[in-house]
Amino acid sequence: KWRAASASGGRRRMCTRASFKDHAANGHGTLRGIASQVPYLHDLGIDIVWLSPVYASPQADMGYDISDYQAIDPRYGTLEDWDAVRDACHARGMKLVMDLVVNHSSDQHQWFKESRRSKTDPKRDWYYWHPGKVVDGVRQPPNNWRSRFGSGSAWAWDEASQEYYLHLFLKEQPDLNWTSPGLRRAVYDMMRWWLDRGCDGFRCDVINFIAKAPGFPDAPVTDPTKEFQFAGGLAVNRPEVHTYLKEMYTEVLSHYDAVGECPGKDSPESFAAYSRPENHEFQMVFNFHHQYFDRDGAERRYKPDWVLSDLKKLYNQWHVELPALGGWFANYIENHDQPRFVSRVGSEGDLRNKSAKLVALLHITLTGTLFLYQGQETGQVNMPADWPESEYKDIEATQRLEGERAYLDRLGATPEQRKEHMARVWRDIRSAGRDSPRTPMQWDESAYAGFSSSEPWMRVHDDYPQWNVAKLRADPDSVWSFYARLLRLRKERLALIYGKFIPLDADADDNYSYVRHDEASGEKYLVLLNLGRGEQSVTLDPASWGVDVSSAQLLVSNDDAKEGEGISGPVELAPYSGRVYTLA
Ligand code: TEU
Repeated sequence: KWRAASASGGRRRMCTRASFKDHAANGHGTLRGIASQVPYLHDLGIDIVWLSPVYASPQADMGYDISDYQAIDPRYGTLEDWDAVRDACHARGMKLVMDLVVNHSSDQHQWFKESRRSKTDPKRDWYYWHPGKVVDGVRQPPNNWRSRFGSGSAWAWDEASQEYYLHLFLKEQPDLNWTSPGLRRAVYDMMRWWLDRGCDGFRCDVINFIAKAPGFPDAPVTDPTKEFQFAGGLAVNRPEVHTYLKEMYTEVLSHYDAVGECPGKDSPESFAAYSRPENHEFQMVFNFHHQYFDRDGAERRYKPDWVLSDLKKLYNQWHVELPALGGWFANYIENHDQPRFVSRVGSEGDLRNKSAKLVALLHITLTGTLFLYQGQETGQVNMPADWPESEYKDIEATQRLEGERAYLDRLGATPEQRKEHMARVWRDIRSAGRDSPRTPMQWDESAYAGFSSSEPWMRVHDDYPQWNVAKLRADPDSVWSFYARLLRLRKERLALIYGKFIPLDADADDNYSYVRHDEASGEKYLVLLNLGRGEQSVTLDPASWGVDVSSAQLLVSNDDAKEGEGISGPVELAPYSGRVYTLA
């Protein structure tokens, strides 16, 4: 049953509210703006809208710091405006999914204000408080855990109540204490309130962080150059998370759509547990493993010398093993936290349209429920390299810059050392940072790309006169038209959603070849992608690949191959060419 549900939701769409569409001329995306573009999303072939946090928030982390879960931030509009988005979706048979951020709240939330009032406040245990420890007469945080933003401690001292509180993210984002039954009840009540208002489900932010190791033991030292260490398994994917999620399912979610966001590296077995239907937790999970193919260890360290087999290894493992274990993917390649995929694997230059279509072919032929991120359909690329530092708004980037400069000061670095070090930092931020995906949506070639009639909160990409919805939609050969076609196709060809993922040429560094096979219906597709800049000749060797291509017929491609065309001999693929064939 859940599979049927995810099939009907076979594609999704996210609006980073702030950057989607402004109707109020305030330079910020609004809910009314989104409502006005729901017909556009419907035309593209979207079934479900996922709204990033639009709740009342001091915006320390783009709304992932919520100060009132039952109010809309005035910059986005009102609750009635939210109703308008809901109605626009429901009128077209679409669904509306909200972001649920309950690993932490804002430090401005009433709950936290009460909790920090005194050690005996009834809400004291809704957050994690600790007296810390004293070493050589000096007060220190309870352990060596590091915050996910910056490189400081995950504990902040509260002068008023004389204890530390835990924050795995910013200090403005104190962690909620899920061991407290009162807190859990309040969260479930809030969720029910939204569902009763017509919300169709939730994307649950860093939900695999909600349980922490009792006693808060020190984390193993994985980075000896740092004073504080990532808590890893002491705060991520703990067994207690599953206990809470099963309770959440029984209390609230059993009749709704829910997808868990689960960062961190772990085994496929560990991730499958979240989405196995019989476990009664989520329908699907976002995992992050494939995002590491061009990263050097840490999430935002860019690895310029990555090779395609790095990406293939990750996809080949996860798209085979997770479904085989009964789990289900939330299949995404871009989102508000990840750079543009065309900039990562494709071309920002003359082959941009073609490589953006290749990215589309890759994305729609992977397993799971498809999540498209705004701007993917216009082949958006990362921010231009020559934009000044003032265009970077994300707290993760600004904190990193501040931290690295402080480090160089402490070191007494020479000007040359500084230059070299900061060049590396900038390479990370430009290639792997969170600002690029947050530039405003490019609707047309009018001022500010038709996103707003006044200056936007974030600069519009310089390429908008060529790369905008109006222009691309009118062009049958554009990446936009290709996405619209592929989304329709995926809905008709269920093997592309449910079929087994069978990798063919694991080691090749330019080509990616695989089969999608639905054993129940016998439907089978062969996917051949040239992710390189050179010509490729792919020899389909039935002996080593076990695939009989004698019946192959071209279904769709981003090059000039003809529909229905067969395979006889090696397949010649021009740079960034991709093809999908039906096999009998
Ligand atoms: O992100 C979770 C997450 O782990 C990271 O990908 C995040 O982008 C950050 O780099 C941590 O190093 C979710 C949200 O999607 C993100 O926007 C929020 O900032 C974060 O949780 C905290 O709520």
